[in-house]
Amino acid sequence: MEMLMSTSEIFSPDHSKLINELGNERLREWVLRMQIIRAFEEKAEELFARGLVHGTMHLSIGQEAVAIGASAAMKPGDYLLNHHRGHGHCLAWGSDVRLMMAEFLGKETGYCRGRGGSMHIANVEMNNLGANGIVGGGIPISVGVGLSIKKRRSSQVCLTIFGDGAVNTGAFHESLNMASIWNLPVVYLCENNQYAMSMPIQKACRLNHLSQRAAAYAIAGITVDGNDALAVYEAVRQAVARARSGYGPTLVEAITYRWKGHSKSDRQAYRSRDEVKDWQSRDPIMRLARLIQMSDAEFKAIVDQARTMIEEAVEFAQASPEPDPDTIFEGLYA
Ligand SMILES: Cc1ncc(C[n+]2csc(CCOP(=O)(O)OP(=O)(O)O)c2C)c(N)n1
Repeated sequence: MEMLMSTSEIFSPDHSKLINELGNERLREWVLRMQIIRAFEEKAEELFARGLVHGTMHLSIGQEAVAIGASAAMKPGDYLLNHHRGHGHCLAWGSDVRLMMAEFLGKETGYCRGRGGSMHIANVEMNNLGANGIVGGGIPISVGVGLSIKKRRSSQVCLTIFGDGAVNTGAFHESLNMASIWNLPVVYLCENNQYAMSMPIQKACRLNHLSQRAAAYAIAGITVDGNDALAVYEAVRQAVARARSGYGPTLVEAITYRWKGHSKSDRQAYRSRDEVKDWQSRDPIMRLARLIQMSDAEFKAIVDQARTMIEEAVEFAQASPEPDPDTIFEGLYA
């Protein structure tokens, strides 16, 4: 069993070895999936601006490597819990873009029959147990999922994804403590995109790396560059191996950045344009495309393919019926 340690270092894998192991074809698929996530969210932003979406939405443009790297390390049958910025996680998990778009637009054909919308998409058939609008809300649920896996003596693993803001909630600490004492098969993945709304992480926490919190619960912790899909994959893969072998939970921190505002109405007075530009120059999609030496022509073909898929998804969603108001109490538990 490879050991993951709490450290002030940022873990970096052997890229050539991983590229060899995973193969160009599979990594080309990753680039396509990441581009689908990007195109989905660019379209989501446009549809929102056109007034076709109610409520709010949170975009994860710039964070695609976390979603793809983590999902690739999981197996069918594993569980996913994610948070309000979760379109990318659902798509990386293998969700159908048409049903995702229909849910985003609140249509009956969507994953939650239009009741979930942008922030609460679940796909229970694929063990995607859903996003959560409560900051840190998925974290205690993953303890229940982990306990259920353990009681059933199953070899499944639960991946739970949350932001840096969630790491300062009480539920985070209680949950990690319980997962630690019960040795539960849960991978805690903190997607550190630097801000909780307008609060920079440096002002909210004194630690160099959020994964250092793992030490307080005697579990493994590791920090990776979250714009490097291969690094996220390798860290989560090791954490999953540990969980499946009965060694309990791991806290993985993936350092990344959201290019867009927190949600629909964010004037972003808390950060500079240069900062955003600097992170944009570290685009996680281009980074993987370059690592596998994808040509410009092939990359452009992937961008076009992703955009076409999204256009078709929008057509499907727009042609779908609105939920019937008479069914409003269906699926309601209170
Ligand atoms: C318990 C709770 N407190 C506050 C909020 C309001 N709120 C919504 S998102 C957010 C910031 C979350 O930041 P983070 O966890 O870092 O995730 P990110 O939005 O950066 O992806 C806050 C404070 C909430 N939804 N739930």
